[in-house]
Amino acid sequence: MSATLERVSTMDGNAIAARIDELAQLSDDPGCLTRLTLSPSHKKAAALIGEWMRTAGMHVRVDAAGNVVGRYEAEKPDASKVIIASHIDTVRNAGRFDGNLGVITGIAVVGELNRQGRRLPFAIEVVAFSDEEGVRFSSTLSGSRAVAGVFDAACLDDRDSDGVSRRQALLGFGTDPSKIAEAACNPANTLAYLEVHIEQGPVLEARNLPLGIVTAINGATRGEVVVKGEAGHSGTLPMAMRRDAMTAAAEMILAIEAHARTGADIVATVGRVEIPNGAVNIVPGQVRFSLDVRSSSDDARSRAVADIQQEIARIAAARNVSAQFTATYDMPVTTCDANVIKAMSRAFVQNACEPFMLGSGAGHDGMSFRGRIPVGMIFARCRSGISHNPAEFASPADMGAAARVLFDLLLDTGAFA
Ligand code: HGY
Ligand code: MN
Ligand code: MN
Repeated sequence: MSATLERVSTMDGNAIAARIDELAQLSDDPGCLTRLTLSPSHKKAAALIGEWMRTAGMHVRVDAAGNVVGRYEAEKPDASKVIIASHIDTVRNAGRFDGNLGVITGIAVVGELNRQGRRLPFAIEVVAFSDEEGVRFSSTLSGSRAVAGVFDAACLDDRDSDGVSRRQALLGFGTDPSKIAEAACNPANTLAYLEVHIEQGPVLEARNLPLGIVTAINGATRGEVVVKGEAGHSGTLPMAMRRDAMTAAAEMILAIEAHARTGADIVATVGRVEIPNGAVNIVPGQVRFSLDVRSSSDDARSRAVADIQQEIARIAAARNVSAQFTATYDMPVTTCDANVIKAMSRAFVQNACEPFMLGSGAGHDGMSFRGRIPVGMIFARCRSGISHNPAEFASPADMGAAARVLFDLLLDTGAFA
């Protein structure tokens, strides 16, 4: 049992669970948890997170990308730092653990250091990223990309479904998007990026393990397909004369599923379908649908995206419609740092946890730090692997274990050499 266990009881899972529940009340939808980036509920969540950070002994600021940054100073000034982060924006009708757990656990660990009056050889910055899910705007990871120093200013012109640009939303949130470059960390004095996250998959539960060590984060391609046929009267247009964009899209979507089923290491999803100006009595003239392709192999993913585009073109030609795929996001595999993984394994063993390693099918903010800062992730077991769903659940015991492992990782002097 870790020597620090009894001293870190304030990080017990019930305290973390209580904060998860409190944060989950902040939603833009009264019936479920929906906290899109830069929304009114995100603003309230940022304020609450800032309060918790201050109580944990951190100086708090909100950067130009809308991230809440809590800083816990090192034993000496001008020391390097370790980032502990995750996101507080959610998908629609979300689970309450995705993202939020990592921020709350980071605050809990710093709170325990502060309670013990302990300072480490490095500073700690706990960051609540503003936009990991990429639901409100088409591009994603904008918060962590700003901190990683790889922010793409073009995304400031992304517009949401109400036509509001990211730039306007940031100004409305009270930040100055023209200063986003100032949010970037300096890789020369940033020792590691650490994140605790629910697994969002079934592997740990199947092995009856509370925690896991992430080896890599799968690469992902996101985009949109626009299918154009010809709108017509549903009552008068003979079937043989139709150029129905919806039935063409339906055939394409089933072809995408069939293709992904053939690949051992490919998942492909169409999560959103829209018929602009659709109506019950109109043969759809245009359909837009999203595409999300993931793999642990970048080659397999780019081959799958190319094959899927060919299938879409074949079906479009056969149905005399047009189809255009536009990629809005393309992130390669992010391999976690071997030294951090080794130190994590030591912290797992110290806490009587098997140091089980697994890949992440889900994307995470750590992808933004790829190739710039060593990335390490700890997964917490997720009931039935359910996520992006209100039924998402992690137990207080598992969340407490994650906090203790993270705490011991920070105390491991060899972790961030
Ligand atoms: O899409 C993802 O994998 C993450 O949940 N944003
Ligand atoms: Mn997440
Ligand atoms: Mn998510």
